[in-house]
Amino acid sequence: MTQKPCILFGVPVQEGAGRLGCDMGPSAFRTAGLATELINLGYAVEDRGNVVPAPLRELRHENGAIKALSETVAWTEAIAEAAYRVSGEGMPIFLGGDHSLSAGSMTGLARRAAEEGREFFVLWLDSHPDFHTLETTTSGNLHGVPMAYATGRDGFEGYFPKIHAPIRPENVCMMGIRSVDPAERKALATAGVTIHDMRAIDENGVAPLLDAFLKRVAEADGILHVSLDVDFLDPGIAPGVGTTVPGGATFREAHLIMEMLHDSGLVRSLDLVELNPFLDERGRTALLMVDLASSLMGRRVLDRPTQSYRHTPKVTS
Ligand code: HAR
Ligand code: MN
Ligand code: MN
Ligand code: MN
Repeated sequence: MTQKPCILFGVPVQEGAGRLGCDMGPSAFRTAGLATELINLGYAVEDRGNVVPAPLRELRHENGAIKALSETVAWTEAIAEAAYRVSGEGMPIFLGGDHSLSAGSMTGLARRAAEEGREFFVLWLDSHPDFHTLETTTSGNLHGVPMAYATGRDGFEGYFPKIHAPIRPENVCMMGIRSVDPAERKALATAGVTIHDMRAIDENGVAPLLDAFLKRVAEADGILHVSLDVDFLDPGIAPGVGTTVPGGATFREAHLIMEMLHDSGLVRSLDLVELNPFLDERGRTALLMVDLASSLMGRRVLDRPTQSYRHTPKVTS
């Protein structure tokens, strides 16, 4: 079997978050043994080291709340370039770093998908939609904007890199949402993004919700990017994040999502973001994120996929 390698990129960006510490995320993922887990699953692993931000340009925005605009833009340029270049070579895994990294990973990967004529989908696992524009953010923390940017909402031109292929909002499915700011709520009401908030997960369970989305991806012969924010998880099991929100996904909800994603065969790339090792407890959040990544990459208890919600996508690779 010729299996494509897993390609790890460390992205020690922390300027997008409101507190320091995410710069240690890539080291913690490495220490928690991500590469070894993947090797044990039978993958070749290439750790390409850490992405280096592009040179800083001085940028000013009339929204005075915005923090670290130049730095975030410099990171986005470099990450988008790395994502664009790597896609097709293997399964890129971006080790954050705060969630602003997804501004780069998603746009670089979507650009490549568009060039290849493939429909690009995103599963966004987060307590937050990160759907602010530069105009609407009130905290000024730019980890709150990547989905607005990547879907081509107005107001990023002249600051962030030009987007080659905006992601269609209809191709985005968010799960775990439970902290939405007023301006995000307003924009999401008409954006066309599918949002399964925690209430929807409580009422339905994760399986049918995810299943419906995966069917859409498979029917479009699409490729799927997964963006996993630590704060998707309940803070009781994942304390190592700067923006804990109560009432998050449980251990089994999160693993079931990963197991179904693996069985779908649709996932081509992954972000692991917002891990703040300074806030973690003896590495448990880093270890849990590695555990979830292993499930996504095919670890299972028994030698069979889950019987229900099983997909037979049209695989062309
Ligand atoms: N919406 C809030 C803000 O803009 C919180 C954003 C927090 N984002 C992350 N990633 N932690 O999801 O400040
Ligand atoms: Mn996020
Ligand atoms: Mn979040
Ligand atoms: Mn597992």
